[in-house]
Amino acid sequence: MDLGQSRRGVDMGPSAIRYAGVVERLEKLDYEIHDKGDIEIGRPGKEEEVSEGNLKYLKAVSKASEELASAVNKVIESNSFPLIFGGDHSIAIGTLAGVSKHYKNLGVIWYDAHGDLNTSETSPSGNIHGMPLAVSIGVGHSALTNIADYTPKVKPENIVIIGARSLDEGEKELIREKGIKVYTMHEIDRLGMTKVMEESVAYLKDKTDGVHLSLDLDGLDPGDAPGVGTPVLGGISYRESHLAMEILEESKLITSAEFVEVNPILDERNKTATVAVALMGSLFGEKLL
Ligand code: EXY
Ligand code: MN
Ligand code: MN
Repeated sequence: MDLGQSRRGVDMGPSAIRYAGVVERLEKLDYEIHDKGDIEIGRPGKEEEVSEGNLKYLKAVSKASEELASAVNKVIESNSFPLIFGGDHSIAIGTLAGVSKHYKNLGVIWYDAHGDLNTSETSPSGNIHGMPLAVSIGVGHSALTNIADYTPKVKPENIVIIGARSLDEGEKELIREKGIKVYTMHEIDRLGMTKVMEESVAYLKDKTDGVHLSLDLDGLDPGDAPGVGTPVLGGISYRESHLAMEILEESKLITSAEFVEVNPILDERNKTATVAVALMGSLFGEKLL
């Protein structure tokens, strides 16, 4: 999927992640992997680009979200762990629609430079990849909030955003209004990643019955993850990200995950996909010794 933003190429993210050896890496950790392949997203014509009120490719994103929701739902029904690759971050709309009906109180860790909390009214771009978290708390166009016929998917108090450093004014307002917990880069610098992750785990542990990790590679510093469409300087380092994944693995909290925004066209020798796969290694229990 690359229709949630304006730079082509991010639809090839899943191929890049496979090429970087994700299946082999996880099989080494004794997981049985079933690669379900890609969900094919057609390419709508130029005339469909702006469908309704500042929402680019609304119909196409909505349709893709329904398909992904149903695919993710099937994975969970077969008692497997859903691990989803993007694609731009608009895919989280479908992922969360498929995941959250299996939980009374789903938690979400949103690892991202951005809040992804815009609506058609607050978005500076009209790009739906800047909106999936708002959509998931039920704020936004009904063609997005009602995927799989229910809304909201997540309660604001069950969300932790980590790595934020580029928030639009409307997003800041929504964060305050809904009381969403955010660790910006300031808190990561100040407290250190260990404390940030320990606090996040403690915050979610008792009030949730499952936690979804939505990891946008632009949460990392562009020096470590250059292959993303909306890079923001001053991000989380590669080592801090491993630490974060290791703490999540130890917590045994994570019940589904997605890795998004890998754009091989903007990348350097598949570095960003390789980083994504390495982080999945830590998330699923790889140890250095
Ligand atoms: N906040 C900006 C917008 O809504 O257009 C940029 C959003 C980028 C969203 C990405 C991938 O996390
Ligand atoms: Mn994002
Ligand atoms: Mn982002």
